[in-house]
Amino acid sequence: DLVKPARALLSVYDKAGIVELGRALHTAGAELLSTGGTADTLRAAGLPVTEVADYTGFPEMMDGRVKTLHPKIHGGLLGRRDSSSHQAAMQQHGIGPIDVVVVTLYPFEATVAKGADFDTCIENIDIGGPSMIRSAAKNHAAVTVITDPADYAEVIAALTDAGGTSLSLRRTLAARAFTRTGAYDSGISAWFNGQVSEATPRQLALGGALKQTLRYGENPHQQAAFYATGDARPGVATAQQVQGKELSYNNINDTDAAFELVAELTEPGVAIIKHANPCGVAIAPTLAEAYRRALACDPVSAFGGIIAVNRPLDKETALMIADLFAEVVIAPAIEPEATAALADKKNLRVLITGAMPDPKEPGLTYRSVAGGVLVQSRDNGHVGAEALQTVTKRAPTPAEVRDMLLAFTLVKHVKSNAIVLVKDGAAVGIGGGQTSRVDAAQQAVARAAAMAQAAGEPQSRAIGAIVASDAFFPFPDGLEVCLKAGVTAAIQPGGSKRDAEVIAAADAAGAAMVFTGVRHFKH
Ligand code: 93A
Repeated sequence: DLVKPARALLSVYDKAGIVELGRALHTAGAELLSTGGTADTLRAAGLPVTEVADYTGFPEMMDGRVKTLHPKIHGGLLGRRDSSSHQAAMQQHGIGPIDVVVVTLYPFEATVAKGADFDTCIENIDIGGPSMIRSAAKNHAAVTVITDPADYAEVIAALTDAGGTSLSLRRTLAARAFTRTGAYDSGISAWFNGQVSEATPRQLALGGALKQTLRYGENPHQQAAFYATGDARPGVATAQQVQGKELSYNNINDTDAAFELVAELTEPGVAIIKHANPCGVAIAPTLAEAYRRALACDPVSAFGGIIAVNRPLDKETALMIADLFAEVVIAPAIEPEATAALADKKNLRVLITGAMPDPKEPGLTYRSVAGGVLVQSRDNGHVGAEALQTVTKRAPTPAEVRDMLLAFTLVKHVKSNAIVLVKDGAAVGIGGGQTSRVDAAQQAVARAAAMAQAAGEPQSRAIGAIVASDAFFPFPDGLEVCLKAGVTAAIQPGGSKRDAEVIAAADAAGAAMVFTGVRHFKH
């Protein structure tokens, strides 16, 4: 199954290493065909090259849009070597076999990442390259296809040792080739759908470009990698890491959760995340104050946490962060004094996104299940003061409304069932990931009491707080847990068959309660 190459076509955008590969192919006895720029590079290195244009008898035309799209190229790649009718067709039309294709594609992904304009991105969609890659990969029984300079050494070794490639190497390379064209097209699809309309779950743009292979997955015995879908949304996938160790799988997941949360806060805000759930969130007139209050929510859980801020990271906040053992800090920008304040924390990963994502922007989220992928539009639901419907005798005060809106934003980012207590712009009790809403309420209330006690405060932080629930209270019991602890107002979607009983419980305690009509499950 060894194929010794008699003819090779090299057409690479990325010219790194191409001379070495071209020389190995030449030494192995292959005639070198090549497109304009690649041919120049090979010729400059002293290798004999035939231009594809001379080979096909057609010039490169239309600014290079049509270079290799010719039956003499694709017939030479696709013709079965074991089929007499294919061989006859090749002979009749003067098509010679091509045994090796080396292509690196136009840099579409990098062009989008650079923020290039629409026309430039379009011009960087490679058509001829993927076509050759796919033709060659389909006919890997006879053809060697190389799509990544990282694979050159393996092929050079095969040429040097055996004078050609084995079927098993050609198969491996063909699988990589389809992975490359698949990822390339996914990137185009993700970008293009973002240009024309709101993305819909029908436009499954999985795959993306490999950004990073990860040391391991959620646990050390799991393999993992991070793929960028080409979506330009500011966040962990597009951020620049300016300091610290390599990000882990869990870091990336938690950092995303943290940054998406603070993106929802209009005032200076901080979120501290552990295991993808917030353990502290606050808004305040300054970032430093927001950090202090976010940390106060649960300083025990915050140890080893991930911190997101929604304003440029300043020195005062950075100095406090440096005092905590944190894994990651993500910010839209960082002031030079803040960079200096964190510089000693060699392991702390610092990510800068350049901007905040728009929480109302449409988009897609994915999750795998056995044998399938679930796709949905991202939860960009937003509840403003105007949407609140008061259902109790007492209407909420403006201060309560402000905390209600913050709390309802937070429950969206806590695993269901989620109950969040907020007081004066800061979370004071978070209960999440519970199978019963009563348990979530008890957890939030217990946290508010325990953290107040640990901080030497005279009373539970639940007293005078407001409570948000990510879905309706199906019975009064969950709300009653909060009211008994001193909560004075509640925000929840409403819509339970027993709403009347839940409203009566609030009224009995003199509490104000509003319905949002919007649910924020997160599983
Ligand atoms: O514009 S294309 O889509 N049309 C083609 O026919 C074609 N053939 C090769 N782009 C095409 N290519 C690409 O040109 C290759 O994928 C490679 O990225 C690049 C190499 O061009 P040059 O050798 O002139 O630098």
